[in-house]
Amino acid sequence: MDLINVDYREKIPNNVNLTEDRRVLKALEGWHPGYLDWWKDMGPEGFQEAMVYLRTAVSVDPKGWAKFDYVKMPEYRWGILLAPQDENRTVPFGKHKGEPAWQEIPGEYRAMLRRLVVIQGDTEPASVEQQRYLGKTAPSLYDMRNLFQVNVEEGRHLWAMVYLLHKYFGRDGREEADELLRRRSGSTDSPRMLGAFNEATPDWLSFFMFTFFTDRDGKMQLESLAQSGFDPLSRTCRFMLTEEAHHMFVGETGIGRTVQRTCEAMKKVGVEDPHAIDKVRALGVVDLPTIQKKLNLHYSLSLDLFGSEVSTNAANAYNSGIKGRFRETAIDDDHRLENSTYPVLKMVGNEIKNVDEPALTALNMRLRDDYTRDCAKGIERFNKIIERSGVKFRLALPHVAFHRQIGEFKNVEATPAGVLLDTASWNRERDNYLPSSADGDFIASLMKPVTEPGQFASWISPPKVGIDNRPGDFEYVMIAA
Ligand code: BYC
Ligand code: FE
Ligand code: FE
Repeated sequence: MDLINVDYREKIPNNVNLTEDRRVLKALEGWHPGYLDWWKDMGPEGFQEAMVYLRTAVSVDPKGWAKFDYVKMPEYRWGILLAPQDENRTVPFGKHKGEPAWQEIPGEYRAMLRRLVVIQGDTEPASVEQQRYLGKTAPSLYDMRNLFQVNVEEGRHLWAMVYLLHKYFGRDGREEADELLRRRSGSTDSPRMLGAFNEATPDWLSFFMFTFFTDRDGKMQLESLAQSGFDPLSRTCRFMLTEEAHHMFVGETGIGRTVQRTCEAMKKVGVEDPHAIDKVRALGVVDLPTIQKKLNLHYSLSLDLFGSEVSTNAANAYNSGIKGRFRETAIDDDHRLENSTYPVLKMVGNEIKNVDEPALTALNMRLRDDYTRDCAKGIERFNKIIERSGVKFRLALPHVAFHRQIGEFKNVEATPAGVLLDTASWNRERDNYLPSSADGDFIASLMKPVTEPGQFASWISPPKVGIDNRPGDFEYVMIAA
């Protein structure tokens, strides 16, 4: 079989020649029923029987890898897809730079690699769990389909990490794969591993913010693992990134369409002041200051996913050739970083200051800076939408010290502008910076499901084009009676 196209005659579609890898095939077949049970229990609630117009990967060739068709989600063909192997690939950074990329795990890096694969794997099912009730309040069939597409692909990302665990980590890999199905987002006894993946995703604006900000952390982390000297991890992540692009499209267009609807509604009746919250809300749209608060929340939660600004874990992972920088191979330097520094924002006494740190320990900070730049471009596209409508308002990313639970700023309170506050002032101001329970109630009141093909809820504009170029009234989900 060729390793570009995916074999769909197999029970587990794949391009890694599983039929000839009996041990791993048996292990995955043993894991499969538990995965399906997990999907039925924790996947999209109420829509397991619906026919959903989904794309399935049929090849890993970036040109035309997908086919679209109606499927019931539990029958989705989750598979194992790796980008093609480059025989000449070498370790691109760290102390092994220039050595042939590893096809097996070097013994001394086994524990480190396992930890990274498990953390990555844990986030994928977590996001499905967080989003499981959203189908019931979808603003349109188009949006519902996009949600389910994201969900099945996050399920496939779990498969991707589980394949690595079974193939390369022996017995403890099997145990970790089982644990990935056991932990639950938000559980007190066995929560998911990273903070943001235990938060609720209560409404569709949160979902769009999550796919904009948190899936974008996924993109950055996958980009840095795609640089890995451990070639199977690199190849897996490279294919995952092609799927990730759609998740960020869902987030960006979702927020953009929400912003657009708000501005159009304001202009139509002549509400000029974006801060006239009651007047704006009476139009059945989300006021821009509340959108800013949602953005403050999701950006700050996602910044925590980068770990501490100064981290020896990050230095070790880089030095060992396990986890690189964003676009490592395009950077013009020695790719070892033993003698360079990087500026890190830190608390120095009572002030937030830039301090030069050894570049190796500052790698989390560097990746986070790359992430912030990527986010900022999206925010500017939202501002263009607002500007074109004639409404006077700008969205902005809050300061990195704002509302943090991990790293340098976890013990301080700062405003979105980065001004430090005492606890009493923070408590007084909090609801101006982050969504209040009243804001949540208002948003919840807008979340009325719309299931008529081509129709959209009051608070969101229709998309410019359909998925797979389908017409506006296309029935993206056939909901079972
Ligand atoms: N929550 O040295 P430090 C995605 C722990 S999203 C809880 O700074 P490091 C997706 C840390 O584990 C991408 N604990 O950490 C998106 C460590 O604990 P131990 C997921 C945290 O290792 C949407 C201690 O604090 N992939 O794919 O430099 C939908 C010291 O920390 C947190 C990855 O994250 C936290 N936020 O950096 C679906 C890639 N942060 O070991 C999917 C793999 C830190 O001392 N992970 N801690 O007990 C990594 O690369 C790194 O482990 C991290 C942390 C960037 C997460
Ligand atoms: Fe993912
Ligand atoms: Fe994603």
